Amino acid sequence: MRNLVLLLLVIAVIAGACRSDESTATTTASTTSMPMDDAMGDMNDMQMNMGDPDAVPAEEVPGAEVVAGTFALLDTRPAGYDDVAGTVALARSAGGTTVTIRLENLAAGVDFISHVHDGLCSELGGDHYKFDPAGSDMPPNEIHLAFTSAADGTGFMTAENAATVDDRARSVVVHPLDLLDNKIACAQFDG
Ligand SMILES: [Cu+2]
Repeated sequence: MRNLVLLLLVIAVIAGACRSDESTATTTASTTSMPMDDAMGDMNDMQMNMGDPDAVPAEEVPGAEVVAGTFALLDTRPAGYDDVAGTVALARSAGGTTVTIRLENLAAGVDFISHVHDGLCSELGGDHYKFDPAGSDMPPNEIHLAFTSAADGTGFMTAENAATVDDRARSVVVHPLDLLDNKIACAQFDG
């Protein structure tokens, strides 16, 4: 799944190139040496939000309607994830949607990705939730949370989206980034 990271970097570079085209020609040549911070800034500009650990967690979003879920293990999980536990909270507010996940008993130092899904956990979460059902597989049309487990086996991430999910957003599923089909656990929203 390094392809995903590569794709994001390519998108960021393209975004930088577009911006350069709109300004003076003298800046165009510098695109390939664009510092990483600028690339990340461009991704934020595009709302290609895969999570920000420093964002306000869903439970603390002012004036939000918050629903919560508890992760349950799925039979599709790879070996080594039998003790994974955790929670998810989803906040709907005037600012859009915030999703925060908290996990424990993960293998340390592993890359994971979670998505908001449109199915029940008994359906393995179904498909990814899309704001526009005919639209992109990537944020901001979907809500993705990318994170790496800490040394103590915990995983934590918050993702924000400017749009507000509707009732089709029913669950959150955690995947190992390198074994995307091996869904580890699913949490279903309570309302
Ligand atoms: Cu998923």
